[in-house]
Amino acid sequence: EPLQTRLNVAGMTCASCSGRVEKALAALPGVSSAQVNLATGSATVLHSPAVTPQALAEAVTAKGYPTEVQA
Ligand code: 9UX
Repeated sequence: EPLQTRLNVAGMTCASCSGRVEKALAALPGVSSAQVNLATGSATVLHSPAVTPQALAEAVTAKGYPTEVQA
């Protein structure tokens, strides 16, 4: 059963940015769906329990968009 994680993503200023973040998330093993909202600076991810929310945040941060798991 997939888990849903919401992320706060900083630094996205255009649609290419949000596309980049979406692609980075979708490329991670165990991620089944990634939707990024440019306007709110957030992402909603469906993923396997084998993937931790923190690992998702770190993967996006590594792409240059400082990201935290939403409280
Ligand atoms: Mo356009 Mo988004 O250069 O970084 S891709 S602002």
